[in-house]
Amino acid sequence: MKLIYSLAFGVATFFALNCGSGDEGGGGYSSSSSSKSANDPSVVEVKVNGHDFSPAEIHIKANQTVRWVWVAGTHNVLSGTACVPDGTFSSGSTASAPKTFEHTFEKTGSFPYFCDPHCSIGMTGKVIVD
Ligand SMILES: [Cu+2]
Repeated sequence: MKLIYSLAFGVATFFALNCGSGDEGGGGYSSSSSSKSANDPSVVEVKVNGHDFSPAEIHIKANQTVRWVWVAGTHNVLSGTACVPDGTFSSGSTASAPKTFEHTFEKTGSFPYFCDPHCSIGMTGKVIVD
């Protein structure tokens, strides 16, 4: 009986060691695909959250597109400062998720914008085209 137990233990240890080295090899694969995405690099996303834009300020290059993606709440995106729209871009009347709005910035400059119903509580953002 003792011989059988020690044989079984030896076999189990052998497989356990093999599995261990296999896991280490597999671990190398997971780190390679984490940071890069398949998204179009010319489109930059801004999340339209409960009461803010995230990120609130972004830098892009001329001819890049900003895509606002509604996550939560009812909002819109209007260009302008001090809660006064300037008509450069507008997502129209307020809407809830799922909704997206895109605008391509062809000229360099600073383009502040806001959410009409939440501007007074600081739901503002800025696109800086370098
Ligand atoms: Cu809002």
